[in-house]
Amino acid sequence: MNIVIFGAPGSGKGTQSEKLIEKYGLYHISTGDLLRKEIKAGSELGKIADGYISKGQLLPDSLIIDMLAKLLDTTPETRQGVIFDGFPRTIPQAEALEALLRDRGLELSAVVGLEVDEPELIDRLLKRGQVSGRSDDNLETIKKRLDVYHSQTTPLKEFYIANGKYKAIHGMGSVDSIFESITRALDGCAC
Ligand code: B4P
Repeated sequence: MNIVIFGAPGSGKGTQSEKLIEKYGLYHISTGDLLRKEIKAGSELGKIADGYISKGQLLPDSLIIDMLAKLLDTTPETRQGVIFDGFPRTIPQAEALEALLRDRGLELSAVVGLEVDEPELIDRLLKRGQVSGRSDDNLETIKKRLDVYHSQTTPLKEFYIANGKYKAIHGMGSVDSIFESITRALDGCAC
């Protein structure tokens, strides 16, 4: 099973990914986590990523796609099935993902779309900002991230509805009740 978990910043992608990994034994690929590791390590990619993330912008598609392709090729555990968290975020990234999987004889099973109201997103991210130390969890950058999400990432919803992979999940309420809705949607699909 190869799944994309999709939603706005603060929609619970990382939170629900942790539970999905445990239940389905998937390998977790979070592009946000990978980039934050690069920043911490002070690598060349990390320096570039820092500039984009602290402004609430997306990194260029080519950098993200190269990073993903290298990871898939050097991590045999990805063969057990992957949860892609925070990727794709643009239509070119979605097209690249289809090609990356196809070239390796794999296929995307489903896209879990976490749908959460905007005031709740802002509230969650501000709360996380009190403890995360993340350069992008402040009101000004959160608003920019939401703008970027609406302009660059929401078109993906139509893309995945059109190819029949999109599973809409009401992403408000307790973490456990949302997880139950996700597993019901996944267990009920032919994936
Ligand atoms: P990400 O790390 O993906 O950041 P995110 O969208 O905030 O999601 P995250 O998984 O961390 O948060 P979650 O919703 O789980 O990306 C950061 C930046 O990296 C991007 O802005 C971009 O610059 C760059 N980047 C990453 N991927 C890229 C790509 N593919 N292309 C280009 N650039 C890329 O959780 C948020 C908070 O809500 C948590 O505190 C959690 O505890 C809380 N929460 C979760 N569920 C809840 C619930 N049900 N009720 C209450 N609170 C809840």
